Amino acid sequence: MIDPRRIRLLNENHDGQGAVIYWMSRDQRVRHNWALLFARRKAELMQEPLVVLFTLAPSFLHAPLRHYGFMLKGLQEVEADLKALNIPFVLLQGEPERELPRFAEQMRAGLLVTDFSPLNISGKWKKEVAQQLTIPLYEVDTHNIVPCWIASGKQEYSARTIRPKINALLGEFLTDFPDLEPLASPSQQQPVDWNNVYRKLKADPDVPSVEWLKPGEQAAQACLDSFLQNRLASYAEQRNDPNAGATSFLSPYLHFGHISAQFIAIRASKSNAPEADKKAFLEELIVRRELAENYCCYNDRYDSLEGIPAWARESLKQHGDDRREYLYSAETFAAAKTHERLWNAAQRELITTGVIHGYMRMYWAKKILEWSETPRQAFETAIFLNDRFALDGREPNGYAGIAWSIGGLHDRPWFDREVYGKIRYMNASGCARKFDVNRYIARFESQEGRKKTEQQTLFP
Ligand code: FO1
Repeated sequence: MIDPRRIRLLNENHDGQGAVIYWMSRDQRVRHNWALLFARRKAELMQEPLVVLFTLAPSFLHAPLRHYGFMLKGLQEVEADLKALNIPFVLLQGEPERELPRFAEQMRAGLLVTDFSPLNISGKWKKEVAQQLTIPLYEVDTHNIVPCWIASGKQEYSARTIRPKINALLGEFLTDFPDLEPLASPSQQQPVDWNNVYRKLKADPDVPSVEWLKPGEQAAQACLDSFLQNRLASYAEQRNDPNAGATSFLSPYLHFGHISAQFIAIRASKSNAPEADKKAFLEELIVRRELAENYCCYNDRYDSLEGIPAWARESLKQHGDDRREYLYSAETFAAAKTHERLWNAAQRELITTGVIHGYMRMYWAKKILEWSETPRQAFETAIFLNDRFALDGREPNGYAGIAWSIGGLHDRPWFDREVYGKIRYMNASGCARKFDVNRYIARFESQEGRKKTEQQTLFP
């Protein structure tokens, strides 16, 4: 049924009599959700009611309207899908560490289940909730295929060191999901007053929602189908060509948990795309993603310069006084107003579409290092911009990607050079050897170029 290694108890309390609450946070979906399946099973065994709860924090790491819009529409779909299964859904607005214990008390809950996230904010919420409760708080890793704490008990050096540990366990964890049984009788739960939720929401409207990617489980499924049919078969050689539209576009859905990585891996493995393409995609989806989870789980400085390897910190410090040929503030970067058209185009891709191609995100971050006063300021600027504009911001992949680009995380030392020290160097002419940079610039520099891009991106 559910592998017990996916579950860990966050306090010492024993199951009590009373309702089972699934505190949904990271994995905002009904299908293929081990935390929900576990909570359903507990409710069955204990013959107790089951309720799914989402706590909407007043602000979440400065997320703007772009992210809240995407997330709340996805949650409306969760509410409807749960209703069809007679499972009540409750949304509470406020600080989770206050709202949750109060709700558990009110519900006379017998136990609490939540889903795993390696981020500090999530760990803080859970620690404070676990301490206040007299009932158990179970955490279930339903974001990863091999549970994060099973794949490795420490921070790994690189993909090379974590890959064998994950591959050795894939056979046991890359399994199909059991069905989620409905509850016997329709719930009396009042529907969420979504207008009121939107009214009380304080999210920066200056980063508007994106129109080209629809939120929610159904749209995520359609996006997966489209990827498997149209883009997986060219993935291996085209994944580093930002003009090819060869990426899965699944990262925003993975960030909000609208789709399960395990489900994607099962479907991709079964597809009839060439082995090389499947291998390249699964390496990104499983090994690279779980390496990022591992980094955030075992290094709580994942979002700062302190998180990068010592050799890189030392090397950047040695070059701290090197002359910077160009210097830009976070505002100038945010406005895509540097001297380099390719970098500006990458920033415009981020602003207008809410996603940035993986290869371009590396180049984009490295130039922020090169054109910032200090590496620390570069790190902060890259995270600020990624979290503000990228729909898959505030995600381990983003933090690890920026730490790789600016701080050599999961990479090795290269030849020493100005400003970068031993951090791997990238530049526009390197990009030009890989893809048609003028086409990329044209897509994002001009107004009409952007319109075409949005259309083309959805159905290439
Ligand atoms: N998760 C929540 O449980 N409550 C929130 O209010 C919330 C807001 C939010 C805004 C932007 C965003 O990118 C993610 C957000 N999340 C929220 C999801 C969050 O990623 C996960 O819940 C984990 O806590 C961290 O991975």
